[in-house]
Amino acid sequence: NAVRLPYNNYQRLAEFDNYLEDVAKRYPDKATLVTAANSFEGRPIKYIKISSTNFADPRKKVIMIDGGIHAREWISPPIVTWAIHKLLEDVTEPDLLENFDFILLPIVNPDGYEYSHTNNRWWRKTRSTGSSNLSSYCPGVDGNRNYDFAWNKVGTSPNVCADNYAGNRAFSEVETRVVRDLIQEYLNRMVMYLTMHSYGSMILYPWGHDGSLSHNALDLHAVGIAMAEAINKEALPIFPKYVVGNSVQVIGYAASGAAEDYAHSVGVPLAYTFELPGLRGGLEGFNLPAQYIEQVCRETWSGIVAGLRRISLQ
Ligand code: 0X9
Ligand code: ZN
Repeated sequence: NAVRLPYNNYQRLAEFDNYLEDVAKRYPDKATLVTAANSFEGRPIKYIKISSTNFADPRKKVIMIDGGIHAREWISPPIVTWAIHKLLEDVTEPDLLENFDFILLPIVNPDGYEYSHTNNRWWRKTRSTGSSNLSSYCPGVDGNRNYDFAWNKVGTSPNVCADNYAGNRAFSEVETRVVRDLIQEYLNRMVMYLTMHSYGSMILYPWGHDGSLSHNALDLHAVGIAMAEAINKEALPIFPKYVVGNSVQVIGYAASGAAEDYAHSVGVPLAYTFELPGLRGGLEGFNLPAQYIEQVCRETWSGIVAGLRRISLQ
């Protein structure tokens, strides 16, 4: 009687937490559940470490995937739990754990995620207060503007009420500090960092603050294309085709202080933002009909596997 996380409906935080607790208990040899910190409102921020060698083999490369930093992007967290499911419960690629160790953090921003279920479906930010006198009636910081790379330079707002408010300093948010600390802890072995967002069917890579290409752009593009091709092959005809490229060039705006830029700037060679599919425009794009959750999980996992296979060859 294992806890199963349904993929035919969006789930509340408690369901995700239950699943993580249960799956980690069922696979104690490979999985470790960690509460990294409590969110601003006191909810545990949980991640699962998966390794067949207890993270002790220095030859293994570390892959980190996070989701749910933007509260309303509900398709993001199930992508990360699906990866957990495929690495532990329904293993169709047993070789992955021979080459890689995984850090999987489904919901970076649990306060915002819950708020988007209980109060405001379109909530994006964290729920912190205290960054200025005004923040008590306009809580929250855009987590994806809060990282310490070109912090608050472009695509951000000084207005605490704005959806792209960067916070009063880099890493003002405990939620982004959790991601920072995980990247730093495994930096010497971390070859890929993926952060799951929606929507737009895009695979974005640095630099997203100015549209320039990094020293590793050729690799970033090649692995990005491998992931997108695998997804496009498996996607439904009604889904938009994935586009791969530099963040600014593909999404059409520059924004600094974002996670994939930060990860790349500190040395993660392959750092990407996934914009998962939406089927309608405007805010309705965040409401991918629940009947497609499992399909998007399956195709995205195929993309991730294709990317990992390419890395294994290198
Ligand atoms: O603006 C964002 O934070 C991301 N798009 S979203 O619609 N999910 O909010 C895109 C981030 C792209 N990366 C960088 N600008 N570095
Ligand atoms: Zn987002």
